[in-house]
Amino acid sequence: MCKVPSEIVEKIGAAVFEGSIEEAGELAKQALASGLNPLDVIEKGCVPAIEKAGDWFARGDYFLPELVASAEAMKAAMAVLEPALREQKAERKVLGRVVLGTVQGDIHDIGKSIVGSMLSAAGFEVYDLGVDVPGETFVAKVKEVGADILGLSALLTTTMPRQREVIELLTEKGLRDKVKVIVGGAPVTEDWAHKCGADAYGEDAIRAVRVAKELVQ
Ligand code: B1M
Repeated sequence: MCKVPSEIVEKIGAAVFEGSIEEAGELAKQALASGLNPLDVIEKGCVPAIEKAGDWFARGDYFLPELVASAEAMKAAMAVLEPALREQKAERKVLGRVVLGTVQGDIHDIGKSIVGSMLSAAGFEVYDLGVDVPGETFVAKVKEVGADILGLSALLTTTMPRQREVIELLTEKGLRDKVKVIVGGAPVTEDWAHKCGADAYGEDAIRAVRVAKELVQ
């Protein structure tokens, strides 16, 4: 990567970390205008910055308003970068239908939305139900659209059990053998994916797309 674009990526990181909302959006526009790949900007600029804000929050050096400001700045950058990400359609034919959301009690949506955009770019039809989604809503949408895959995101250790509950609800409604389930989110592991009865674990957005493709093959 040449000097100027990497400077922009660094500046976006700083803007996200410092919670400079307008600047983050503006820099994201500049990054795209200078021909940078949106996924690189997200992964090398925005994600390390929001993770650093999370670390500072965990050790008490950032308070909640500062973490919220960082998240808002990240969302401002993502509002510019995500449409560009979705436009990078690698394949034209629809690979499958995915119902996606963050489980009930959890309002973290940044990672889940990246996963949705990447799945969309890869050729999946994505129904993103948003955050704090009750199990019944997931199940109803799976039924309504005849989903091939259900993606459940959880960012809190306290909301991970909701993933298992949604899978149990699918079984209760007789839909478990009709849809594959992928779980993901920062505290989620391969081991948890097995324990909660999911079909697959997506460590990050790229791997989520890879496993989604494998599951529909
Ligand atoms: Co929150 N938060 N937060 N937070 N937050 C964490 C998760 C935390 C680890 C921070 C910390 O203490 N270090 C901690 C959880 C601790 C725990 O559970 N053990 C925490 C806490 C405690 C909280 C609150 C309880 C704080 C409070 O109120 N006292 C509160 C909870 C609110 C709630 O949900 N009910 C809260 C609130 C918030 C904000 C609103 C301020 C904001 C969210 C804003 C938003 O999303 N709109 C926020 C943020 C930003 C974070 C951190 C800093 C960053 C999350 C993020 O966006 N990461 C986070 C710390 C961290 O993760 N390091 C933290 C970037 C994103 C690209 O990564 O989401 O991991 P991620 O997604 C990745 C992969 O995980 C994967 O792919 C994505 C892309 O690579 N992936 C999937 C995600 N979903 C997937 C689904 C898949 C497959 C892959 O298949 C379906």
